[in-house]
This record gives sequence, C-alpha cells and structure tokens, in this order.
Amino acid sequence: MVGSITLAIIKPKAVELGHTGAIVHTINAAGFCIRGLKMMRMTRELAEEFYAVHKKSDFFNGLVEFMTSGPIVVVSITAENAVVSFRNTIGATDPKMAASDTIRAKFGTSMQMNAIHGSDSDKNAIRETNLLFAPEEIFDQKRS
Ligand code: IDP
Ligand code: MG
Repeated sequence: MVGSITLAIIKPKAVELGHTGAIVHTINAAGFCIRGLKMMRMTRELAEEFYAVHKKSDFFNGLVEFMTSGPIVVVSITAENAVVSFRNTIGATDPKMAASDTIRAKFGTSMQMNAIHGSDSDKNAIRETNLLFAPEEIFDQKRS
C-alpha cells in the first residue's frame, strides 16, 4: 500500500442518476489508487452504526433513510495523505458551497444528497473500511 487509506461512498442519488462511472474516473484521475470497490445496499443497522457520531443530529434519521434507500458504491482508496487529500477532492458538505471542480459541486443535488462520502480522519477511515469491506475484498498492489 502506498501512503494512507480513506473510504469513499458514492451515495444512492448519485448512483441512481448514473454518475458512478464519472465519479470513479475522477477518483483515479485525481491520483488515488483503488484497493476495493463494490456495489451494495446498507441495512438500517449498518447505516446507523456507520453514522453513529451523528446520532443526536436532527438530520440523522433522514440521513439513515436516504443512505438505505438504494444501492451505493463503496470504494477503499489509498494515496499520500489520503484523508485530507480526498476531502479536498470531494469539497464542502453543502454542494452549493463546494469549490466548482469538486465531486460534490459537480454531482451533489442537496446537503443530504451530496453525492459522496469521504472519511474525516485516519482512525475513521480504518473503522469505516472495516465496517464495509471484508479483508478478502481488499487488494493492495504495488504501483507499476
Ligand atoms: P461530511 O460528509 O462532509 O463529513 P457530516 O457533517 O459528517 O459531513 O455529515 C454527514 C452527512 O450527513 C453529510 O455528508 C450529508 O449527507 C448529511 N448532512 C449533514 N448535514 C446535514 C444537514 O444539515 N441536512 C441534511 N443532511 C445533512
Ligand atoms: Mg463527516
């Protein structure tokens, strides 16, 4: 593995709108290596655990509803300084506030449906990756 890891989730609305390919392309084009990728649907239990830090927020129930409403694409990625670098690539939480060349600005449709998730710390990147991927679904490769 080169550098550190982070976890991306292409959220249900972006998958439904057909943006999966463009977003995966953007991830690669921005210099990240993909070490795991799959389509899945979160159960309520998994979504509640994934977003446990937001349990007391007024947007928590809506967020869990939304994240379980359809298939998502989860991507485990690696890069130098992966967490910070990927947060810069996705942009601010609110797509309207995100810089114009970011994934959320291009593909997000609302604060809730902001196209993509990115881990906010190395610790959470590991926790989230372990929640969504089994060890045999991860493929670390040497860069050629
Ligand atoms: P982040 O995804 O940029 O780290 P967080 O504050 O961790 O933002 O919130 C997690 C997710 O919850 C956001 O990506 C978004 O989908 C949703 N969310 C955050 N704030 C709001 C809000 O005020 N209204 C509706 N949904 C929200
Ligand atoms: Mg967050």
